[in-house]
Formats: sequence, structure tokens, C-alpha cells
Amino acid sequence: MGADPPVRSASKLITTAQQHILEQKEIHFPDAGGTFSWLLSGITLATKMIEAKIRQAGLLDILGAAGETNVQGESQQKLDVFANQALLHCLGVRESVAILVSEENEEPVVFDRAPETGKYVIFFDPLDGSSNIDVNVSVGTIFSIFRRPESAEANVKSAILQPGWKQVAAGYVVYGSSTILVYTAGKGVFGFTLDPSIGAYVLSHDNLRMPEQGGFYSVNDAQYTHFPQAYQRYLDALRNGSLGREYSSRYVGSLVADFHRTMLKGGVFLYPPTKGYPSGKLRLLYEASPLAFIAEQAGGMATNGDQRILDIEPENIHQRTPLVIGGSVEVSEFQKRWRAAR
Ligand code: P6P
Repeated sequence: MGADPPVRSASKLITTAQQHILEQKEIHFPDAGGTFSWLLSGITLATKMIEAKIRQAGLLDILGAAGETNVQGESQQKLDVFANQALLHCLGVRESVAILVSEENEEPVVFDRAPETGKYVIFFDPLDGSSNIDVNVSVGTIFSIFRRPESAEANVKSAILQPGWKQVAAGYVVYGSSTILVYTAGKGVFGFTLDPSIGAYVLSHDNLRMPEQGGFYSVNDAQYTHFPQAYQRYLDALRNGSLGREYSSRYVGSLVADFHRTMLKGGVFLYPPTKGYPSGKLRLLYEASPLAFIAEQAGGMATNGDQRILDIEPENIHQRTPLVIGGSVEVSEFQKRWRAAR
């Protein structure tokens, strides 16, 4: 009988998101208490609740509008309402949360917690792309985490209206053919696939890097005639091979799905100013800014044309921004053309 095979400790087989967050804390944030990892566990718990409801959506009477409209004037899908409540609850019970800002809530949710306890401000879009739910297209959750400013004159407004470069973490969950959590805490980007058999997010994309140049551009072509001319010329260049390669067009119409493909395959996603949305449709604080943080951490770029998304000084909680996000080759080329057209 030969020697027994070496016993591999379970930790060599899988790394869960919780393990990873704790390991990252030990490596990069050794002085931080457990509050940060406890905070992120609130987000992973809420997204598992959301995922379970989404997977049942076709069976339960949960499809279709909830009969209400949200602060954006958009009809609220029942899953939107559930997702928002799940995140508000799971994060609200974490003592380290001072303020929550949701796409579904006109006003921020402020908790009466001392500054030394309530250290974090969290923004989220609980279920982005929800209009796609009834046709079974991937949807997503996006989140962004800031520290609450410690300065004496800090107030709710100054805590909320911080530029994106001050984020301490950001991430998204894409509820697609599998459910994947992608997050950064400023030291690289990591992806975890939900294993339904154990109910845990397991490391599947270690130190994700966005290709410098990819093969897809992603934009709502139907709006082409309403785009500023610099965007039209840029799209023409992508189509006629001026960037040195051929491109295919891919547009899901669900930001998190379009961005996740761009993260993995490269290329560029654009939501330009249009007639209907002169400042662009996407929201700065809980859509463009967290995705920009992730993109830059993975070697990509994100701009509104005039400046880096992460440098924009927010003026109001639900403000919109044009967004061009993707590989450094595609976004640099856009910036060059945009500035030349100014
Ligand atoms: P359009 C979904 O409603 C959403 O907010 C994003 O997820 C998506 O990228 C965008 O709108 C699609 O907008 O105008 O192309 O339908």
C-alpha cells in the first residue's frame, strides 16, 4: 500500500469572499478592526437574499411592477423593492454604518450613531437593470463605500458628496447564468462565484485585470443621432478600424452585465448625453463612480469626457453623468477625440 496522498487543507481548495476579505484586511488594513469585513458581510448576505428571490421570480408572483414608482419616476418592480429592503436591513443593523444612500430612496437614511462607531457611508443601486427582469436578462447590484469624514464641521451633505477617489471599497453583483460578486478595496479586483451548494461566494477571478484593448463596444446605437458629434465620430472610428482592430457591438441594456463583459473581455461601454438625458442617464454616486473605481483598479479607465469619473465633485445625491468606461486604449482614444472637439 503506497503512502497516503497529502491531505490538502480545505483552505487550499476554496477561498470564500469572507476569508478573502479577512485576508485582505490582514495584509492591507492590519490596524482596521473587524468592522470593515463585518460591513462587507452585510452586503454579501443581502445579495444572497436577492439572488434567491431572483431565481424564484418566475415561480412566485414576484414578476412585474410593484405598482409604485421610485424617486426616479421609474415603475418599481417588486424585486426592486425587495432588493432595496434587503440591503437597507442587512446594512442598517451594522453598527459601523452611519448613512445609507439608495437609488430607490429620495433621501439618505441616516443612523444616529457616534462618529467613532458609525464610520461608513454606503451607496447602492439595489437592482440595476430591473426593467429587464421580466424578460430574464441579467440584472445587478452595485455598491460604493466611503468613510464618514471625521472633521468637526462634517455633516450629512459633506459625508455624501465626496469625490469617487475617496472610496474605500466598491463592488457589484451580476445575477446572470451564475451569480458573481466583484469587489475592490483599493488593492486590486477580485471576483467570487456563488456556489449554491454551500451558499458561499467562492474566489473565481483572482486579481482581475481588464484587457488594455478589447473587441466590443457597447452603446445604445438607436440614440446615435442624439449623441454629441465627438461621440458619433468616435463610434465611426471604432467601426471603421481606426483603433487598429475590428469591433463587435454588444448591448444588453443592463449596466452591470455590460460592464462585467467589458471587465472580462475588454472594449468600451458608453452612455453619452442624449436628448432625453442631456447629462447622461447613469447616476454618479451609485453607478458610474463605483464601476470607475473597479475599472481603474483593474487597469482600465472611466471618464465623462472632460474629467476622470473619480475626480468629479458631486453636487447632488442622484446626479447623472455621461460615462465612457473600459480599456485604456479605447478610453484614451475617446478622451483625445473629445478634447480635440472642445
Ligand atoms: P437605455 C437600466 O435601466 C439602466 O439604468 C442601466 O442598467 C442600463 O445600462 C441603461 O439603463 C440602459 O438605458 O436608455 O439604453 O435603455
